Amino acid sequence: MNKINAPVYLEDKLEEVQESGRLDYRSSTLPTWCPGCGYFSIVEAVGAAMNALNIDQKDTVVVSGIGCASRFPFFMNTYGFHTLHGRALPLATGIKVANDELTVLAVGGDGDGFAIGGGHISHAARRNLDITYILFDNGIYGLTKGQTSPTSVLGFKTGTSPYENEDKPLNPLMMLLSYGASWVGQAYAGLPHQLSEMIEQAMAHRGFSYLHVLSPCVTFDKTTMTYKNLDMMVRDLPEGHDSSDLMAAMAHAQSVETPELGLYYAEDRQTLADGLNHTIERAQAGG
Ligand SMILES: Cc1ncc(C[n+]2csc(CCOP(=O)(O)OP(=O)(O)O)c2C)c(N)n1
Ligand code: SF4
Ligand SMILES: [Mg+2]
Repeated sequence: MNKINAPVYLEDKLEEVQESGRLDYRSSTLPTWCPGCGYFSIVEAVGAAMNALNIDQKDTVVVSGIGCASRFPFFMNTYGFHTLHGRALPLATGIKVANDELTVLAVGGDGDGFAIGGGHISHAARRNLDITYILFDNGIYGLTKGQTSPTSVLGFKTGTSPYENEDKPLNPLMMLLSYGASWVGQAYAGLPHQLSEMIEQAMAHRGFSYLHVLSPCVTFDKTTMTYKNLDMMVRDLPEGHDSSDLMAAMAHAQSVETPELGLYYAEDRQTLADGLNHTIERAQAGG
């Protein structure tokens, strides 16, 4: 039978989703995002990834700052912390240092992570804090109705930024690679299967895993990071890309016009907790 043309019945789909177990990771609060927002894919993909990894909700904390993206913990059936604007990573650091057994997932938008919170990423990355940070990049401040953000492209016009954006955008992947993040990847909300597979890999990594997710703000960006444009722009990293090669990862991170999806870089090295434990052992030994 030609599967592409086979009808898809809602009841069958619903049954499949209900039986998959991934809904166990979702709270009873339905997302308040605008219909069509890329964030719906991300919450679905996080549930699917956590289900695939068999992560226990009671040992998981989802931490966020402020913004549409940062409403995320409300929609997860885990412990959650909706903190101050830009402060997800300091909170995540405290939680993980207090209890290294916990799975900690930090989430937030481009404004939260790279504007007000921009000073924190470098330290979480270089110290190799063992958490996953998913950055929802829509190139705009969605919650506050469409101001430009540090990842807005040159010339971007919005309702609250009616003159063209004159500021050069940041290159988050280059930043994270040079800060020393031990796992760096990129995904797109419009490709949900790959997104969930990347989240699974990021959460399975021991150390600071940074996943950059391109995600359209359908309400306040009608011209730039739309599904139509991103569908045409994104492509996979070449098959032969060596994710242990930092220089190769940095070279691919330059492809901002045609963002490349997949795992840029991964390395296995001492985490923040390993270093703290080492210091404790030395202090206890009196050396
Ligand atoms: C200290 C402080 N400054 C400013 C704000 C206003 N504010 C709330 S969310 C936000 C930006 C959100 O943008 P982003 O992080 O990209 O998230 P999005 O809404 O796009 O998901 C700003 C400036 C605030 N809540 N607190
Ligand atoms: S304003 Fe934009 S980012 Fe916020 S929920 Fe709506 S579409 Fe999503
Ligand atoms: Mg944003």
